[in-house]
Amino acid sequence: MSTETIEDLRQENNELRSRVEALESKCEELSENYEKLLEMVTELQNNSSNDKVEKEAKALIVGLDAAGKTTILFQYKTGEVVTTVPTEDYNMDEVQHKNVKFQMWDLSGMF
Ligand SMILES: Nc1nc2c(ncn2[C@@H]2O[C@H](COP(=O)(O)OP(=O)(O)OP(=O)(O)O)[C@@H](O)[C@H]2O)c(=O)[nH]1
Ligand SMILES: [Mg+2]
Repeated sequence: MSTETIEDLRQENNELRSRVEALESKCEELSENYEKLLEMVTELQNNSSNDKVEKEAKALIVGLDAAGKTTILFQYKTGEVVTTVPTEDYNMDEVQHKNVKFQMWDLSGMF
């Protein structure tokens, strides 16, 4: 193998390595965001109560398909991670946080 080819391969290897590193750091960041989101869901669950409803609000859950929207909504409702199927149109569920009743609209990511 010529010296140039070896040098090219070495450079390509270095580039790939830095792309892998960038992807790993992005994954870590996304995973941290997801953890924060889960904490927020858990906090909402823990604060849920049978308080008298004094306000009503509507919330739209949007995101790419298979992002985990329905999983989060169902987890809130049931307290568990349940198996989902891709949402075709939308799911609507009502959840209460303190004295606010939220109407949660979980739209399909395929729109
Ligand atoms: N690894 C991993 N998988 C997840 C996570 N959240 C959801 N999933 C999985 O990702 C897939 C899609 O989750 P859904 O909640 O159906 O995604 P969605 O955003 O409602 O997707 P659409 O209805 O198609 O828009 C399912 O197989 C889930 O089990 C997560 O945090 N980690
Ligand atoms: Mg869905």
